[in-house]
Amino acid sequence: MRLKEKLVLGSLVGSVRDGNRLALARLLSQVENNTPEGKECLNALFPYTGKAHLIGITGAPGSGKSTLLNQLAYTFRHPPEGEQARRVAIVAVDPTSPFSGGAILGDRVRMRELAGDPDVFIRSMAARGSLGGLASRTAEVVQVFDAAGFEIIFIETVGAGQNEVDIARLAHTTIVVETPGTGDEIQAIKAGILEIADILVINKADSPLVDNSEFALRSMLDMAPIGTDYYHSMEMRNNPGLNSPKDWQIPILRTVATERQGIDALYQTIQSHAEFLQESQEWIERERVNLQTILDNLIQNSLIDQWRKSISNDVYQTVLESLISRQTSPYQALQILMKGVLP
Ligand SMILES: Nc1nc2c(ncn2[C@@H]2O[C@H](COP(=O)(O)OP(=O)(O)O)[C@@H](O)[C@H]2O)c(=O)[nH]1
Ligand SMILES: [Mg+2]
Repeated sequence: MRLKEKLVLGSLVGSVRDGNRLALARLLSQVENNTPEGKECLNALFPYTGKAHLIGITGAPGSGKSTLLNQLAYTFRHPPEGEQARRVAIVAVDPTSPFSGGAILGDRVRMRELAGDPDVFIRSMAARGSLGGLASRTAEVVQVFDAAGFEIIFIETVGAGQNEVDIARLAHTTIVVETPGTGDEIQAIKAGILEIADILVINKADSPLVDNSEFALRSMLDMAPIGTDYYHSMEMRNNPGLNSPKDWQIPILRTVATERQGIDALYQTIQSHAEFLQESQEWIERERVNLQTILDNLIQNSLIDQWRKSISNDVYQTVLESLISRQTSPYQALQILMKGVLP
């Protein structure tokens, strides 16, 4: 890189660290678009990451995630007496949304209290490219906010599939939002979404069906082998001395986000979970698992790219045809392709 480019990058990184919102917005675009400049800045910023509390919030579209986040962010900005206000970033990941790059949450959501607060930053990301790519860019956007000194980073995702599970996995604390009477409870199990929950929220608790919903979720939690989910099971087996996440009883909270009901309790529960993670060493454990996942994904993508470049399309097509006509088995096809030459 030329000296002049280095200086420009250096000042962008410096401005982001100093809290310059314009520089932050610019860098976020670079990172989302996966530009070389964005990558360089991420490298420079990485040593400053690892301080924020990452909180995933996931649930069906319309369950009230954005409304909840709006209220929660407000509480983190205006906490009960004796507690420190924290800087808050919100990353809204919506694979169904056609718009991207905007800094708005949607007009429906009342943002008046937060708009104009220099210590709140909201970023929407839409799906672009591969699904796996969305997860890795979300991780990078979160790194930028972390290095920029945002202490609380919310990641909003539609709880639908593996991709969202991957994104939720970034977080220290994952909140799963359900609503009464939508049969979501059953969906939640199917999607494996309950397995990633640290806190369960039944929003729209102003519905008369809320008792049924809580009963269904509670029975499900009682049945589920909590603490054996994929985050931890391997680590637990390898390190039996570690505190088991079973010590954390997944709470079920009721909220009416539109009325600010239950928000203070949710805020307190998030704080308790952070304390639990710190005291049980689980915080460090989750960071280990998350960073290893990021690294392994990068290695995988890079190896596939490298391999694609090394193989000629003719060879690939020939092997594929031979597979389809059942002259070559999938495993034989793999062996040929790994060697790169036709037998
Ligand atoms: N009755 C009721 N409506 C709510 C509640 N929370 C959110 N809503 C409404 O539900 C709709 C979807 O909310 P939104 O936050 O955009 O959901 P998201 O798609 O999960 O982010 C909006 O019209 C909200 O005003 C609640 O607790 N009770
Ligand atoms: Mg939303």
